[in-house]
Amino acid sequence: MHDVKTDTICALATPPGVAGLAVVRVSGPRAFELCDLNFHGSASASSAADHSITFGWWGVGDERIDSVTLMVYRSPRSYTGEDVVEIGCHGGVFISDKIIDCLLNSGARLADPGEFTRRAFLNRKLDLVQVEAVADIIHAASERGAQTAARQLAGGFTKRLESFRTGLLEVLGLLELELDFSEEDVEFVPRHQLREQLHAILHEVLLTAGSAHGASVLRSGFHVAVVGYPNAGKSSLFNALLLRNRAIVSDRPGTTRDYLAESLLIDGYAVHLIDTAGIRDTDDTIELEGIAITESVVKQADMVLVLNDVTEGLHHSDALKEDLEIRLSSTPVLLVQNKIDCIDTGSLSNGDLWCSARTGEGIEALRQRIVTSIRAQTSGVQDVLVNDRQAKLLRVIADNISSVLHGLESKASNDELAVDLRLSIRILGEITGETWNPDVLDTVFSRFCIGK
Ligand SMILES: Nc1nc2c(ncn2[C@@H]2O[C@H](COP(=O)(O)OP(=O)(O)OP(=O)(O)O)[C@@H](O)[C@H]2O)c(=O)[nH]1
Ligand SMILES: [Mg+2]
Repeated sequence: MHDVKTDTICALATPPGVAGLAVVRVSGPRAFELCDLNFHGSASASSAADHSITFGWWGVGDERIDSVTLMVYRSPRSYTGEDVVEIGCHGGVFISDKIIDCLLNSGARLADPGEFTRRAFLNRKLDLVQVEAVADIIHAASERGAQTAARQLAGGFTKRLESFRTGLLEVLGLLELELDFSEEDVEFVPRHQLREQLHAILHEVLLTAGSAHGASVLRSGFHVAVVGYPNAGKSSLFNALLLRNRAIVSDRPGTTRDYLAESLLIDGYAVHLIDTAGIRDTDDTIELEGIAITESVVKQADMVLVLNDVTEGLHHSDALKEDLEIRLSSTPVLLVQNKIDCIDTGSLSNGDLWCSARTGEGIEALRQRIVTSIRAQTSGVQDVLVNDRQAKLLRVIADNISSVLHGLESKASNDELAVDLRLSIRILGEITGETWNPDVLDTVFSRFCIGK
């Protein structure tokens, strides 16, 4: 196990490869001393002012490796809370590798994935939901995802959790105060007031937990599955939305056997589009396999487009759509009339979604319809990207508050009520990382890369 307190760690903080700039980050008690060994400039890392940038060169003996800038952050005013130096050098793999080699030879060690942020957490520079926001910013698949994670990093979520905690502590305080006077059978606060206060917190906790789905859409993208009977034009639509010929299109029913997934950005949202095998009765085992996969893909989609071939009749796919709607109760299933270049558009009803995957007509409207659905599914997301870990804990808290509410109803003793409330407060601490265990930290940091 690495020693968290005494090691000085270093790593490339920027993506490896060809780039204008690269940044090597060094953190720990010997950060300045190790840089002093190889940096030559108007000031050394040890003598440079806090939060300053010094230009100079990095070298081994007389050999100059690169001209660099040193950014110096003195503990505790740094990302990790330790002494930190960020060495800006030219991009490309060789220079930064050489600088890191120098640091390793002088006694630093290569940072583990996420170790800089782990130190920031252990030194209380960030709480756990802020740490998770850092991972979300790095991985954000959409502009709004990144913006929301940035607000979370700035403390938006932390503040909200703090307000839950304050509210629960208030109720707990009142119940405990009454306990002190229990002999005298006093009720300081009318029960209805406690109930209202708890209901208000419960409502907010449930809203926050309920935004986890929308958050996952912003974090990792929106999955749209295109399904339908063979030859409906699913692969053609897939290509039309992607603006390139990715899937094979042919007039032979059963062309797509597996499924294909590609990502695109629509209005700043990451959309994962999935083309599936046509659904029909068949004895062909490969095709059957494809159809089984289609069913599992559809279950994981955030939106399903049932593509209907109008040349087979406008209602040809109605039964399929209805069947999917029943099976996927909470996922929007939309019927899209395709091949409208083959019919008189006068026969379409108002409100029908239609397109021609061949001519491109109606495709833009379909894109906008996808965006509408994304907006609807992410509207509950405000300043936090709630993840599964947090949502699970928030639901436990909600259950606890509900049982306190029941307890109030059934005139449970203040003692019993206080036990549930204290549990909720403790779980809030687990969300922010006030109480943590190494397993939780390991899971959280498993999403990090080296250098973060
Ligand atoms: N006229 C017309 N033909 C289309 C349109 N979209 C697709 N087609 C044709 O319909 C046939 C089937 O298209 P595909 O995109 O392969 O259909 P699919 O639904 O992926 O078919 P499977 O993968 O076999 O299930 C091809 O000959 C396409 O050129 C359209 O909008 N108008
Ligand atoms: Mg196909």
